[in-house]
Amino acid sequence: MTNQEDYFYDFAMKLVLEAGLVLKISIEAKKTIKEKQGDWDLVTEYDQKIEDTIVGKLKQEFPNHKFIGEESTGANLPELTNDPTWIIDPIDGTMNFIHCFPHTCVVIGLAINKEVRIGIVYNPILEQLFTARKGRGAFLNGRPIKTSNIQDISKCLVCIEPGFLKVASLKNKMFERIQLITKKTHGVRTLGSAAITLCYIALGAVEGYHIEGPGISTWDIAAASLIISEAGGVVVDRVTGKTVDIMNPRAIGACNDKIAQELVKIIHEADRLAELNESQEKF
Ligand code: LIP
Repeated sequence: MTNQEDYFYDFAMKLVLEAGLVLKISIEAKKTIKEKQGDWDLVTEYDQKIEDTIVGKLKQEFPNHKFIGEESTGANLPELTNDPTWIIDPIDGTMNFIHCFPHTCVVIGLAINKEVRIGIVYNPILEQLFTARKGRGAFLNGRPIKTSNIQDISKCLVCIEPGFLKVASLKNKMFERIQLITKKTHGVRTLGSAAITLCYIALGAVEGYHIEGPGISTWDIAAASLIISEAGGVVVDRVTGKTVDIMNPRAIGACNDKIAQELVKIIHEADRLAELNESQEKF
């Protein structure tokens, strides 16, 4: 990491901590809640306010940099170029934020030459600050963290996102995926924040995670995928099993590649079952 990147990191850290304070103060406030794609995909005025503040300050400091943010970029994802690109989720876990469920966070990542170099995920409610810089390890509140070294899928705790059962095109597949993952692992959990869940893999608290669905995008996984890889884990594409494309996250996060590939297989099998059931229903 260059001195310049150290400066980027320090600047981003200041913004994350300031935004975290806003999130912490506002979690119990009355909020205006709007649905984006359905009642499983919500947004509040705080999402927009926090993103505007973060992007405004970054633009002022780094006028030549690019930006990808959940609220300003929306569905029209720009191409990721070699330019320094800040990737921001002002509130990841908005549903949790609305319900005062304490897994919600501010996320900032920075990609340079299409590679994530800086990742910061801050949950100010539980005072958990996850950080990573390329090649320098991953940290929780300044303490180094490592993924769990479990190699046996049946001993894994795996997180999933049942909210996507509400999406008609994914319903059957999600149902089979949840069922099969539950059968083949120690257990299943759901936290409702992609960034925090990926950081929990980095921490060694869970071994795997699968997320895919409408609205899930670069900002949900970019920063945390660096935190996982710096902690010894991986984030792979659930179709190819190769390193995930942060611009097209249909992701499996895992404590190591063996577990990631097991999860790839389970999801393939679940999807095959879902397709079989669908074709039988037609007759
Ligand atoms: C959320 C994800 C969460 C998923 C939600 C949503 P947001 O991001 O992190 O894991 O279940 O559908 O997309 O919208 O709170 O930033």
